[in-house]
Amino acid sequence: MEGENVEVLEYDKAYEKYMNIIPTLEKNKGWITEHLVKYQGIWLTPKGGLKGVIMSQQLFKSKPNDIFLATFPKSGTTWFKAIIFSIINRKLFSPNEHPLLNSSPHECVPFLELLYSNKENLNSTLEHLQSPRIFATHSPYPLFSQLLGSNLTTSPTVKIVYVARNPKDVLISTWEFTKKLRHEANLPLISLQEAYDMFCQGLIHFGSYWDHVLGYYKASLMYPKNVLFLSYETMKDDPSFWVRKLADFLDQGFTKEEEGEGLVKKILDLCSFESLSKVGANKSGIQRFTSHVMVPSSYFFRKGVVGDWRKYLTMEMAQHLDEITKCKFESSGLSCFRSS
Ligand code: PAP
Repeated sequence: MEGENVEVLEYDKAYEKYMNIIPTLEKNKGWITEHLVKYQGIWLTPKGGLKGVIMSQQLFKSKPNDIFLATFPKSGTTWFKAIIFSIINRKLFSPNEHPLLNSSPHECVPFLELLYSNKENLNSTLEHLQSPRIFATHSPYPLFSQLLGSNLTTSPTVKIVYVARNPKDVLISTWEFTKKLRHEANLPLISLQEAYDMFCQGLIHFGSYWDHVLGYYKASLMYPKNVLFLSYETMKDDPSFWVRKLADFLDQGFTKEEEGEGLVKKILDLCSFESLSKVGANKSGIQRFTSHVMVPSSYFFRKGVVGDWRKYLTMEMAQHLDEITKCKFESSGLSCFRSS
């Protein structure tokens, strides 16, 4: 489509900026990759995260009705990609021919950072996206908001859905995911104690976790029409209520006829952990993260429950994480995760 394609020269210029920045950045130990680098105060993987952030900051052209799903990694991205995609495209597909029955939610909704770090697929992916376009991002709000050019008051119809998950489950989900990838990359495994220490220090890709959640929470208070703040736990608790809220927020509220057909339940069933984890593409497909890192789709489906951290963390670890969370969130009024 005219005006959407990224020219080769434009891409190469942005890539040069990325290459020039890398050697100037502070480095530390990584989870998925050997190292993380610090860019504008955020820890990022050098090839996927940093490259994607710098490339998208320079090349992404926002459209007025774009929808963004923003998450800290392992907070429910796969699930919410499926839900948002199903809400938005519900008139296009019959229940038996739905793309989510044959492809991963990650193929239906691209990650901005991965899309822009991958020159080969960029234009073809952009060309195939239906309007309204749906993107996912792990970028913290201060980095992400740079993509929109200015602040949200100048993009009144852009919608951002932020999903937060309790930090203890995020830690365990990330640690389990990381273990598999490090094993495949022949990197030494990180012990749970070490992962816990790094998490508490904010040393994690796209971290710190707490700054990430707070950034979007504050944006949701400032721009309530543009930013909806949800949590994995509340969606688990009352999915029908929150899917309706989400659809209303996206200006795609369910009609009486759709309610009568039980569409909310159909969408929730299609996107449930039980259904998606049985889809062939999610059992045996592969997601390409960077030119070097390929991730089996099945790694995005582990348990999908609230409170699995109880099987891993000592009481002291859990209490300390709760204290950090209370301390970081208290003054903002953010009160979720007290009982998770
Ligand atoms: P990402 O941010 O790296 O894309 P993301 O999808 O947020 O990953 O995290 C995967 C987590 O969501 C896993 O949690 P667990 O490790 O605690 O089990 C995964 O099981 C869970 N998940 C994936 N799909 C669903 C779903 N349909 N419903 C609920 N949870 C899900």
